[in-house]
Amino acid sequence: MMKLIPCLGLAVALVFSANSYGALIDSFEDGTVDPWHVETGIATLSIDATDGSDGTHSLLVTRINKGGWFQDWAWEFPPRADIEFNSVLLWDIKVDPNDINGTFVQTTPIFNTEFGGFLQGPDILVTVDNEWHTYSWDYTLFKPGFVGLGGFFELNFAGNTNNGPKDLIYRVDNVRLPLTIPEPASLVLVSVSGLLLVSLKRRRSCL
Ligand SMILES: [Ca+2]
Repeated sequence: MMKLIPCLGLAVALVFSANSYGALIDSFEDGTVDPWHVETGIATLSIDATDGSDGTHSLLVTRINKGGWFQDWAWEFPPRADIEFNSVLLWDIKVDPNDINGTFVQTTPIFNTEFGGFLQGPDILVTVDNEWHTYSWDYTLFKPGFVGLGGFFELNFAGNTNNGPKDLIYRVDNVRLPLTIPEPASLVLVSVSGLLLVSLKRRRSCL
């Protein structure tokens, strides 16, 4: 009987290790812009089916004859209790030097709610070299999961290039928003892995 206690402890540890795992991810591999939409009408959104950092598809953001700081693309959904309060938002961007006529490009992440507030991340300089690069924001939300705020919760991104009439075309892929609850597929994977480990542990030390 005493030998079972370490095995139960291992199982509990595996369950807890799953609790800070998972993310809302969009890698655009379904070939649609959805759930993203144009935020300010300055840009148009489409899918590039030939160029992705994760898979083969990415979101193509196109601004023609528009310079300056604008919110380009956004993902709107009801407030969720499972969005990590303090974590890291990640996204990939690729800019071909031939696709801009300004001298710099910036990306800025924003959390926005209909009634509960607006939290803006830093303006991050984008590398313009026709390669994929990952950008990140270490954020702390003003209310965990935005639950109770009502209305919508929105993750949106602003792009920036020189003021005045400028063209800016860039690709986005692999947007990752951390969740506290594992995705079903991850949960199954962790559970199966956990059962296998527990089974092995029992074979080695519990029987
Ligand atoms: Ca992709």
